[in-house]
Amino acid sequence: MVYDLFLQKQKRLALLIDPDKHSDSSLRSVSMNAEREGVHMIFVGGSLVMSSISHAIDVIKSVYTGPVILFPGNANQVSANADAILFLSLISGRNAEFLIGNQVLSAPVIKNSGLEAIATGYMLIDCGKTTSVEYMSNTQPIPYDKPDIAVATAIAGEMLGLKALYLEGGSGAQSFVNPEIISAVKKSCSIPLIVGGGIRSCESLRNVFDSGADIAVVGTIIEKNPELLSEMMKVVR
Ligand code: 1GP
Repeated sequence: MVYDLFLQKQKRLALLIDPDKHSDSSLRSVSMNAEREGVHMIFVGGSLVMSSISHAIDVIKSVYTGPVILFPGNANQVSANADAILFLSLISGRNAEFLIGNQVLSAPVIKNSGLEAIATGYMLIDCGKTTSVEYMSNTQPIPYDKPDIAVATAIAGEMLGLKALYLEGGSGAQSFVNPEIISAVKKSCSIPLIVGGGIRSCESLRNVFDSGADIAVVGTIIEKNPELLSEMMKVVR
C-alpha cells in the first residue's frame, strides 16, 4: 500500500510532474533523474491537464520504479495506470464542487479501477500571489499569517476521517507555506502532513521539513534546474 509509505516516520520528497509541460523524451529524462536520485514518489497532475495522463504515467513508469500517485486538479484526472490517487477535498475553500462534487463524479471510476485512494484534506495557503489552484477552484486561500484558521481547518479534516493533510502554496508560489502554519498544523494533528508550493532551494526544503512536513513536494524548480534534485535528496537524507 502506498499509504504505508506516508505513515513511516521518515521525511519524504515527492516530485510533481505536470504532463502538459513535457514531451515524452523530457518526461523520460525527469523520471530517470528521479529514479537515479531515489526520489520517494512522483505526483502527477495539474490544475489543467490537456494531454493523456495514462500515457504520461506509462512513460514515467518505464524508467521510474517508485510509486506514481495521481494529484488531480479535477475529476477527469483519473488513470488506473497510477499506483494511488490523492483523493483530495479542498477543505480550505467553500466551493462545493471541490469539497465533494468532483469526488462524487470520480469515486465510482476510482472504485472500479482498483486504485488506492488516499483521502487527503487539501488546504490552499496564501503565499503571495494568485495561483492556478485559487483561480481554477474559485476559492480563497487561508491568509499567510493566520495559523489559527489553518489549525481549525486541519483539525476538522482529521476529525472527518481524512488520512493526510496537504498544505499547498500553489505551484510557482512566491514563497513556501509559512513555517508557523506548518508547525502549528503538525502539532495539532497526527495524520501525515504534505507541504508543497514555492519550495525553490535546499534551505527552504530544510525549513519545510524542520517545521514539521512529512512529505515535501517540489515541481517548478526541478523543471528549471534538474540538477538541484540531487542536492535536495541529500537534505532529505
Ligand atoms: C505542489 O504545487 C506544488 O504542491 C508544486 O509547487 O511547482 O512551486 O514546486 P512548485
